[in-house]
Amino acid sequence: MLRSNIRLFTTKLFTFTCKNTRALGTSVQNEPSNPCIHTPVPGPKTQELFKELNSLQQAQSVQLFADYDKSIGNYFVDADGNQFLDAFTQISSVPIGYNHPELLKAFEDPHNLRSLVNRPALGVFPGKDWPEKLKNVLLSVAPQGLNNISTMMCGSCSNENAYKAVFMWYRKKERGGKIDFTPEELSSCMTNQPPGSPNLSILSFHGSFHGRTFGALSTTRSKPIHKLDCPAFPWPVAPFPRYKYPLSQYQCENQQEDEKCLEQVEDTIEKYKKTGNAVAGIIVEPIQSEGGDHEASPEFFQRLQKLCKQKGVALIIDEVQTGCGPTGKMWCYEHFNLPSPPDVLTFSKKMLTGGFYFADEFKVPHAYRIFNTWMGDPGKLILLEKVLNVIKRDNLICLVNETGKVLKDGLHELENEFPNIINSVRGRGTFLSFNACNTETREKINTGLKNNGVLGGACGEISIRLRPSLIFETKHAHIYLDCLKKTLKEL
Ligand code: PSZ
Repeated sequence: MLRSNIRLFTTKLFTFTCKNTRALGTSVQNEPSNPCIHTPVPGPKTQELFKELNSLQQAQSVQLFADYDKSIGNYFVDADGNQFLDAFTQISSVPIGYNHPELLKAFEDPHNLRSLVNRPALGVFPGKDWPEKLKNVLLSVAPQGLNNISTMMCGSCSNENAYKAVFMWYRKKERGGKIDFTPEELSSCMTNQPPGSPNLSILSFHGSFHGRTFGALSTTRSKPIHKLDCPAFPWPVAPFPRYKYPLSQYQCENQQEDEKCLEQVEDTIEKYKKTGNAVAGIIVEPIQSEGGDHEASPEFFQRLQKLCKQKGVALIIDEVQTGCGPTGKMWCYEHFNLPSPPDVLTFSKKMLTGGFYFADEFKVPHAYRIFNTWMGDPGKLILLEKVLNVIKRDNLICLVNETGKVLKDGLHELENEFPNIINSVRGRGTFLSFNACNTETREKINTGLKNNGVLGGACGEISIRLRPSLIFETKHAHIYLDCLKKTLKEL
């Protein structure tokens, strides 16, 4: 199939276009043509390894042990030699498949190898090429208007540090732009008391997931098991829309749902202002992921941003899971036509390094306040540079849109064929999901998919999500759909 010549999106230095020169698809060399399962899943070797690991650490979350020498492209090979089509990709964090030749080549270059071996404390002794690397790699895909970048270690710590930047911005505003601290502030922060440790908050939404470190965990609201037994900040929560599907049939109800949620956000901001725990920032996922793949409309996000601006609250968009292309744009928020960028955008997963982009007002005036030893890893930027080049070279954002359409159409057909089992197909690009009729059936579908050779992911209470890498082609979509159909028939 040929591509039409559509300009998809522009970031600062990087323009992604659909060229009409080459057939879509990356066709990874030596990739298997089909899943191949030749033992019960999990197989005997996997069970042995599981026992061994469990004797050393809590390993109940482990699903399979991989053979990373044999895994290739869209196929994950396990320790028993079973070949799975991977539609989950390490919790959505493999951008261009396993063992991509461009990534394997990266460290053949002695300069790159030395960057990997000599891992710097980036905040104090960065390599002489670090500013150029930031410019050429991370800033080349920066959301328009967000020209500052902090690299971090993971998604949780990207959010954690974004919150700190927001609190520092908020307090600086309260001080009328002054950057000095009073003696009282300097002494009170040492006993965790205001005014040095102020009573400020970050508002997050029911069903959200923003990570597991302490600040981030206080904003995570997807499942009790993540939060139990850990002290949490007394921060506010508001409802996130829960839509009815198909969207075209429930426009009115879904608009009312937006209305109800936004009203509660506004009321909550007002309430917390009065009770002395003012909301300094709101964090939101463009599509709530762990919590069950809940979407909200562009209008919801436009009005949320407007509300933030009216109330003097920072808007943080968490693109840890949605960022780097899977929704059919580099950043999912680009689907929302916001009149201006968010204040802060956090990322990790497919970006390979954690970090956040931020507007000029969020620059912190003193050293060491947003800081840790490694603050990321230059080796990850070397890989990310290759990933971004491959995305551009192989028109992967276009591929995501094309494959996503095949997948979504196919899922709609299956929900029509099996209406008592699955429903509510939704999502953007290949970032798609559907609901099972209940949790037990959801588990059965996921297990069935695995036994039939497809790795898929669960989220929320009853949802199954697709999180393939960006090189998932239409031929892989058909394998996924055939396998899902077979699984649904077997139930
Ligand atoms: O169970 C878990 O800990 C999982 S399963 C998937 C994630 C975490 N996703 C991580 C994530 C995310 O999806 C969003 C939207 N924000 C923040 C995070 C945290 O990222 P990490 O795991 O890198 O700290």
